[in-house]
Amino acid sequence: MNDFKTNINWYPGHMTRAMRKMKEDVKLVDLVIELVDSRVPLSSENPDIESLTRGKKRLLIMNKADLADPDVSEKWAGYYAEKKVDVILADSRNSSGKKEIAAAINKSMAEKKARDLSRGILNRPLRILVAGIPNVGKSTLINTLAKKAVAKTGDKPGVTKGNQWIKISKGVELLDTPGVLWPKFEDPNVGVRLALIGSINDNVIPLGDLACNGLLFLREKYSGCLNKTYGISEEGSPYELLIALAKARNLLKTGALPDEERAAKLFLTDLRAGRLGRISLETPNL
Ligand SMILES: Nc1nc2c(ncn2[C@@H]2O[C@H](COP(=O)(O)OP(=O)(O)O)[C@@H](O)[C@H]2O)c(=O)[nH]1
Ligand SMILES: [Mg+2]
Repeated sequence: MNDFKTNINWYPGHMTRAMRKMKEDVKLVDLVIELVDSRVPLSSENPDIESLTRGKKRLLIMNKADLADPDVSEKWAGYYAEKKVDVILADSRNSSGKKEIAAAINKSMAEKKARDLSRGILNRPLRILVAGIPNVGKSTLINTLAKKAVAKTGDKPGVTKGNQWIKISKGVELLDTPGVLWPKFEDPNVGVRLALIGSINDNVIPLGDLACNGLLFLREKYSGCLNKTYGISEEGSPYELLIALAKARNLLKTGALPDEERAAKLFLTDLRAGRLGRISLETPNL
């Protein structure tokens, strides 16, 4: 995934403001839950959130585990275990991972109660900040934990605007935050991976190039998958694959020419929704 050379502006001004706000909010909380995307756990962990929340108790959630390759996710679990990072695999739309998350919250609650009691403080709620890059499922997780739709969700970045405290049970309050990226990706592949999972606004990305990167990756790592999904041959350049896909799905533009733009959008939508199977875009270097 090396030929994605564009100066895209994925760090709009509202993210600078959101980070500033988070810096204040973090002072109020007992626990930080950071969500990453199981398909790209390392690339989707925001280094700025890590430094902003240093010193706070942290819980990492590998969300959208239902979309990731289970064998690769197992490797990631091993990777984090070795680093002594608390991590839970979850599908925040369903209850998978919910029990472990509730247990971790209860543990924090008990620790906080003991701490507060020793200082003579009674009945102060446990406050949790839920953070992560756009579109990783923060709002969905909060709704699942709260057992009702209290936080707005949507399959695109930027749905959560203001910060809102949400009571999820007696004595536990969560703060949903807008997704934030960071100003510079040291490794351009990080940008490509985040664009592929839909955490960067599609409007600022050359979608044809992005789709070609994804097609190339799938052909290399998940051989046979494109053939199975679209009935196309996996031979040729990534651009040829895109054209083959357009033809296979009868996506044509003026002059009956294959429409690579629509083919790119279709492919990205399918990939993000898991219609090409359970795919991980990143493997740990063990
Ligand atoms: N497959 C799958 N989709 C999820 C999961 N969690 C959230 N989503 C979907 O991802 C999209 C973004 O979710 P949202 O909660 O708005 O993300 P946020 O931007 O981090 O608050 C929505 O379409 C959700 O339905 C999950 O664990 N698995
Ligand atoms: Mg949200």
